[in-house]
Amino acid sequence: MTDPAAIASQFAFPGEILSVREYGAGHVNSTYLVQITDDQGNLDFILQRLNPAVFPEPERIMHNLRVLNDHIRPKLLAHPTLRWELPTIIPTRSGADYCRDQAGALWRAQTFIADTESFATIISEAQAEEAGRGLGFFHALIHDLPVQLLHDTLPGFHVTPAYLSQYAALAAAPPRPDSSTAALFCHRFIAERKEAAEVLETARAQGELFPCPIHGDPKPSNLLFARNTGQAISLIDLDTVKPGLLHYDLGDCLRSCCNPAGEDADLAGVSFNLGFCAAILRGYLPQVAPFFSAADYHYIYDAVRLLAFELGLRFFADHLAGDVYFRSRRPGHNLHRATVQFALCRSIEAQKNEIRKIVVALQRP
Ligand code: ADP
Ligand code: GN1
Ligand code: MG
Repeated sequence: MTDPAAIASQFAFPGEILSVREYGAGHVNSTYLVQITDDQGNLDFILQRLNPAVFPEPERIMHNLRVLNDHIRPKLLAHPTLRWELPTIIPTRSGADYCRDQAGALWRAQTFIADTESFATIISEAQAEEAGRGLGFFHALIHDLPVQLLHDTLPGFHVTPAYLSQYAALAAAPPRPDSSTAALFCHRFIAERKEAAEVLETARAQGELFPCPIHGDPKPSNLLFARNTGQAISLIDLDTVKPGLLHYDLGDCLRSCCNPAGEDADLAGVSFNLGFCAAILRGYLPQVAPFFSAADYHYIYDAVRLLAFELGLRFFADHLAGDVYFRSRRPGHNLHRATVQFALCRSIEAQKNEIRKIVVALQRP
């Protein structure tokens, strides 16, 4: 295992390194907090090893970060009253955007967005509204970024039918067979909903929804809230900023933020919170209203249902594959995570009419 402190010393931090320690609770990359000191005092930075099993071409991510930065930074400078933060890449001592360890994995360093906090789960309607506003603000910032300037950093990401095919192959010949009650429940749950997996891709193929730049992973722990005001002021984890559908983001934001029990919950406690859903959409929709079409409103329910189903499918497929994608803390962790998402999906389905009513009430003509 590469020593993160040795890697940290290759970056041009503006001072002397005091400490390097593991940080955050992401499921994909390895994240470290680097504390440095100079004449002014101490300052924090983020150092990350991108997961090669997830991102086989991480240079694409670094390219997209540059494109994103070049697009957003001038807008923020032109409107200094808008509070939004974007991490800045710290170069290596030789001036590169990243370095590689002996195993070939890519490491990068970024500025730490200070005086903020992120949450594993959303705790109030006010916070839900801010989460929605933050995602909408980000979408509005990037909507005029020509999508062809962005590389596809993770092909197939959020293309549910592709995950279904991967699952089908694993279910036919699982490296790790499982006939537990929970696994049988997952197989049945997926079988009953296979047809619905096409909904967003069909809408895209029919020209109802259009590819545009997206974040890809707007769950609560990737949203930073200002400590003093509670305002959402940054979306981090920009590795999956790439071409996609707005509905991948909105569906993922709703499925993650409206599950206050969290992704590791006891099944009995899992339920989709309608109050949070209404609050997120109250925050989100005014930000995107200028470019949100009637079809965009129409597919909101389908998106939240699909993204919960899709994540359950991804967790379950990873369980069958032997836990090769999502970092897991114990055997069976990804299986449990899958059952939680399926319970959430069922709760979303049970509240379909209420969710559609919320959308209609907020829809602009
Ligand atoms: P992963 O892809 O593994 O989820 P993230 O990029 O989300 O990795 O980083 C993991 C955690 O580290 C985040 O949830 C957040 O708490 C923290 N973090 C990452 N980048 C920053 C940053 N620039 N400023 C502040 N906190 C950060
Ligand atoms: C992963 O990296 P992290 O923990 O922010 C995953 C998301 C899932 C999420 C579920 C690149 O996000 O797609 O929704 O776990 N990211 C990637 O918690 O696969
Ligand atoms: Mg993350």
